[in-house]
Amino acid sequence: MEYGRFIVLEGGEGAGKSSAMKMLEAYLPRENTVFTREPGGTPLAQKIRQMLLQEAVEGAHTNVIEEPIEISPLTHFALFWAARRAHVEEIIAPALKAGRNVVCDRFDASTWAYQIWGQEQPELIPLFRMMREHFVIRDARPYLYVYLDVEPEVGIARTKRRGIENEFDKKTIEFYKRVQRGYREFLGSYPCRSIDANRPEPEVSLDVLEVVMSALA
Ligand code: Z5A
Repeated sequence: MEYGRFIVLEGGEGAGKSSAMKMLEAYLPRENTVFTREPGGTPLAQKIRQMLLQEAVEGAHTNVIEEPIEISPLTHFALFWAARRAHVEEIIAPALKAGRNVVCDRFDASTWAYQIWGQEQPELIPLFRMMREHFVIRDARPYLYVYLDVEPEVGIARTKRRGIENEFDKKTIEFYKRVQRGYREFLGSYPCRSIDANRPEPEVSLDVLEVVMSALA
């Protein structure tokens, strides 16, 4: 059987990936497409997500206010890869092998952009390459990255209007400018379609739909 194709949506804060994912889910055939996201996608990866983002847990019945946990950049890096390995092993690789296409909201380019550039950890580059080539990507090589390129000021203004915060939403504009530089550098080396995400939501989502449909045709 022919392998499915693996499409990854990437972008900084408020780029519109979730909105584009909704449009893709509405228009792509569900029987041969898996929609997923990182960090998350499996029960283990979802637990790691909660630790990493320190988001409010939906449906939690507790009045205990927990102090945010300090997580070092190296621990962040390791936890994102641990969650990714579970995701690849349990969801992405089996789907591709069965001939289904996979569309994922964030993948390894996020680790490059946020941990190496955003958190300024260039010494992790050799470890990143090793994880990418030998540990994860050998089973789940992205066919195409679709990068929603938004100016940090524009993206942050959007998420502030939305009002929900996780640990990454509290970062500075300089952090997101580094993230943008990191994305542009990383995606220059891999198959990528870049979309101007500073435009109105329907235009951005429609462009993503068009690019993804032609990649899967
Ligand atoms: N992270 C990491 O550090 N390392 C890794 O390896 C991985 C992830 C995999 C995941 O957070 C965080 O984990 C992320 C990076 C880090 N942190 N940040 N930032 P998440 O999954 O909770 O969130 P996200 O992926 O970043 O989602 P986001 O900030 O919401 O971005 P988005 O999905 O691209 O945006 P959206 O939800 O579609 O839109 C945000 C709001 O803007 C919403 O109210 C929309 O209605 C509005 N919007 C969207 N597009 C437009 C346009 N074009 N015009 C006007 N308004 C718009």
